[in-house]
Parts: sequence; C-alpha cells; structure tokens
Amino acid sequence: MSTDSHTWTSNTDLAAVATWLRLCRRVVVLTHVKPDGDAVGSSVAATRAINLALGGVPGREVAVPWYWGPLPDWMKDVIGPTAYRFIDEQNRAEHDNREDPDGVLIVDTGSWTQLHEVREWLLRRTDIAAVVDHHRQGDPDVAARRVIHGNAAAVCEPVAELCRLLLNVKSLRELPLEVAEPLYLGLATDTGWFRHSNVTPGVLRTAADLLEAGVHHSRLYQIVEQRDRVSRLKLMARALSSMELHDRDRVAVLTLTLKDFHDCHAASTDSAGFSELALTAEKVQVCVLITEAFVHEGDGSITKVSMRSKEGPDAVDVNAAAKALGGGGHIRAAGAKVSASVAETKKRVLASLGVKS
Ligand SMILES: [Mn+2]
Repeated sequence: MSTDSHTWTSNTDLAAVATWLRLCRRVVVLTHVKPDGDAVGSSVAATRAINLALGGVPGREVAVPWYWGPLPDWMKDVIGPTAYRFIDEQNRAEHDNREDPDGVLIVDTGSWTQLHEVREWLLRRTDIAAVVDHHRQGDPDVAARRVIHGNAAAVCEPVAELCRLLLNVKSLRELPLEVAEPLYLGLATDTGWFRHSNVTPGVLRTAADLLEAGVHHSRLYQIVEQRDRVSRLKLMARALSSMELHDRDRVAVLTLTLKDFHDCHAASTDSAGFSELALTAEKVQVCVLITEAFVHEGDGSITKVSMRSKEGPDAVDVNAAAKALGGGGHIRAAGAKVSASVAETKKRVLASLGVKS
C-alpha cells in the first residue's frame, strides 16, 4: 500500500476506460464512505450512463452502485428510482447474490481507508477494477486501471467526460438529464456552489453545458442545501447569541451547552458547520465553537473544540492552537477534545491562540 503522490498517477485514459466498460456485462460502482455530493453524483451518473449505453433495465441492471456509512439526507431525492445496494454488517459485500461482476468502477476515492467496508471483496477483484479520481493521494493497488485528474475541482468533471464517451454524444449539452443532473450536483457541492478557489473556467463551462442539458439549478440547491430542521436554526441562534469577541474582534468564540441542545430539541449533529459561522464577519480571523459533549468520561465534563480560520497571508494556524489543547487538524481547520468545563476550556482556547482573556 502506498500513498506516495508520485505513484498516484494515471496509467490509462477515459477513452480506454469507456471502451473497457462497454465490454462488461455487470459493473459494480463504488465510492468513498459517507458519500457526499460529488461521490453520489459521480457514482449515480456513471451508473445511469453505463445502463443507458449497455441496455441495463430495472431488474436487469448492468451497473449498480454500492454505498456504506451514513448517507446524506437528500439521497432519495437525488438517486430516485435508480437501484443501489447498501452494504452493512447484515449485507456484506461478499453476500452478493448476483453473478460476479466483470468490472468494478471506483469514483471519487482511491484510498483503502475510504473503501474499508468492501476491502476484502475488492482485494480479490483489483484486476477488474478502474478508478477515476481527483484526489492528490491514493493507493495505486486498489485498481489496475487508474485515471487521476488531480486538478479537477470535482471528480464529476472527468466522470462527465466518461459519460459523454459511453453515450457517444458530441457534447455534454447532449447528455440525458438523468445523467447531467447528478454530474452538476457533484460539481456544485465540491466547489461550494461555485464559490471556492477551485472554480476554473473549465468548471463553469462544464456547468453551463449541464444546464443546457436541462439541469434545474435551484431545484438541486433546494434539495441539498435548504432542508435543515428548525431545531438546527434554533440552535444556531443560541450559538450566535453566545458569541464573545476577543483580540480586537479578531477571535470569535461560540459556546453550546447540553441545555442549549435540549431546549432546541436538537441532535448533536445539528451543530455541524457552526464553527465557521462568525467568519462571515470582516474582522474575525478565527472562529471557535466550544460544545459540551453528549458523552461524559467518568464524572468529569468533556468539551469539544472546533476552530476555523480565514484564508490569507496572515492566516492563523489553528492546527498549532489545537495541538496545544491535545488535538490537531489542518492550518485552517482543527479541533480538540478537552476534559474540562466549558468555562475552563474557553480560557485554555484563548491561551492557545495567544489571547489574554
Ligand atoms: Mn470529490
């Protein structure tokens, strides 16, 4: 196994993968654990394109995607009637009751850690596997055929081209809507709905072509981004009203207690993304979310710290601050678990950021 970026390179191209797929009678499509918009979008688009190209029909599909781990809330709305298989303890990959596939297509990952649930099954089939990915690192031994587009914003960019080749159309504009829509979803979600620094002229051209194929941008946005529970909004209001500003408004600290979750009828997952909330303020360079943990260890309280900092030449290294608290992460996103009360944790966080409280 290797995650050496020098060996994580293409050894074939999309045209060759399309030609190879055309010869397959049954294809299993895999993607990473906890699939996101790009993972679901690319796997659903590839599945539908293969079935359309090779005559797979409901009940006798040529391609079926397999998923494991928690699926997004919007999964049903995006995958619709397309058949898929969910892998878990009861339904192991090995319990496949159909004839063995002669092709395995892996999209949006090439890492064994992301494919852990099907590892044993896949290990015996890497010679009939192809991976299409856009990550900078991966394990070359997951698949005999590899197409790695490390500069693509979303894997849906190269997968769009694969679908075009499979369906033998001149332009992405001519893709059927059922293929174009999931491709657009991956492009949109991996670029933060076309806001992140990975947006290139190519991304926008591809998106424009998919819109011409009939994709309904605002319908997709609504399905994926506008489905929060009201309890999450109530919890967000609590988090924002708890905001304290330090270091001349450069550091914002938000806190959430178990009582906040209880009062809002919120689940622990409802605070996802709150550590970025205060970064929308011009002066704020670091946003910290301190959450009282649902699980207590012994009789002491545990808090979770999540820190985010703004991009730029003076970006605050929150990884260093998190390390001082016993955690870690990346320069602009890091976290830690602290065995202390919320008030005590707040003091330690500010100290870790070099701020006098
Ligand atoms: Mn991706």
